[in-house]
Amino acid sequence: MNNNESDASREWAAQAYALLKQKQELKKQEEQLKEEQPKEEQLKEEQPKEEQLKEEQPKEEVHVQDFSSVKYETEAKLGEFDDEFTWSAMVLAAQGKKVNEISTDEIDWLSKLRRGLEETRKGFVTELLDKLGDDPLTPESLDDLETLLIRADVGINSTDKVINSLRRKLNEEVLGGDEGIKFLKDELRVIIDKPIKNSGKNILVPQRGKLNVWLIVGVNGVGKTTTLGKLAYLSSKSNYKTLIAAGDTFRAAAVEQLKVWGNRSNVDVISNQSKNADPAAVVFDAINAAKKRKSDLLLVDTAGRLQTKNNLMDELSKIKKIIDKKVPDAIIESLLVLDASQGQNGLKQAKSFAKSANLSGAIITKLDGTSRGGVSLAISEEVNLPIRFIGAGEGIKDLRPFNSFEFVEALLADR
Ligand SMILES: Nc1nc2c(ncn2[C@@H]2O[C@H](COP(=O)(O)OP(=O)(O)OP(=O)(O)O)[C@@H](O)[C@H]2O)c(=O)[nH]1
Ligand SMILES: [Mg+2]
Repeated sequence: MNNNESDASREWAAQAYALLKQKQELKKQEEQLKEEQPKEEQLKEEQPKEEQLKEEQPKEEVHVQDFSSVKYETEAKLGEFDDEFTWSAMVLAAQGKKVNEISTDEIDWLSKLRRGLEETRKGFVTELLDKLGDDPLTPESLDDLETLLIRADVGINSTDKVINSLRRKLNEEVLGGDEGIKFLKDELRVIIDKPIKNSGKNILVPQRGKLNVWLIVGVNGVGKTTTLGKLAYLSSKSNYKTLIAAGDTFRAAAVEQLKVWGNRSNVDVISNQSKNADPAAVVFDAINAAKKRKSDLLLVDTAGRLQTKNNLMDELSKIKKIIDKKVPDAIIESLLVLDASQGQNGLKQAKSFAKSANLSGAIITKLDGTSRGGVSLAISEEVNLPIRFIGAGEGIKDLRPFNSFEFVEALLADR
């Protein structure tokens, strides 16, 4: 971004802030008015409105939407007009959003993502920028960049790719600091986007008219159950009929933990409380329930660890067999949850799961406060898995569909 462009974007951010502030003030006034009005008058006013609404609503099926445009009941509060707001607004503007289309929820999420990746950035971008300054890139600065990328857990293959592309580019032309960063961002995006493009689906949402079953898998403690809870919320708030199967029958508290999440998003949990219940049997019951209720999405929690005689992978394939048998036309997604803070260890887990579990995507969690966010690139490049969602916090709204543009901008946010 040159100076003129960035001035224009700042102006845009200021306009967006003013609009959001105005909306918030209006909402406050409306609420105040409602409080001051006597109850009977409110009722009189509301009734005709309700009838009008009923007439206005389309008669056909409920409109289902893409998870990234989900509208939550309570919107995030508008904070200060600060650097974080400006950066988030600029990222939205760069993706073609109109000034009156942005929401405080989107700003909130992007600010969280940027804050979350701060540790990764500190050990990488900040140092890189110090080394580069505003001078043109040199072969020596590429050596520094190579070390920094590897240290940020980007992985050897991805690092080689990026450095080789930069080297080729440097042979053709002189690259200033800013241009170098821009080129680097583009290269990182190409790596992350490749498995997403190969999968033929830019974003993952349940397919209409079918039962979609998403198996949430991964080693213990990475955030499977939490992620499933956040997904249930995203999905039900996006008008998909959602159901949860408590397939982790190993850990005693797992069902209770799921029920708490189910309550928060108004999604039922199918479980079997008996000791050592068979996970495949729980899935069997859940599929029956999902068929009866015409659910769009069944989210299946699985154990990260099993009783010694049972192999985790055998258990997963048993679950898949049951689904295939009972609903042959179900769309099954096996999503591997990876804890970003585990860095290269997470990469190892992904490789071993990918070998035997027939995975279709990855979900990266705990991107808040880790210095190893770069591992997302290694997962894309070395395991060839499309990243579908990312989690940056323990709250119900702290999971969003993966957007490579936003991720790379947040990773290199200092410039
Ligand atoms: N900071 C942070 N914490 C997270 C995130 N996702 C999950 N956690 C926390 O990680 C811990 C483990 O989460 P669980 O969802 O229970 O993990 P699990 O994979 O289901 O664990 P097992 O069922 O024991 O295998 C909990 O304390 C969660 O609150 C995240 O994105 N950010
Ligand atoms: Mg769990």
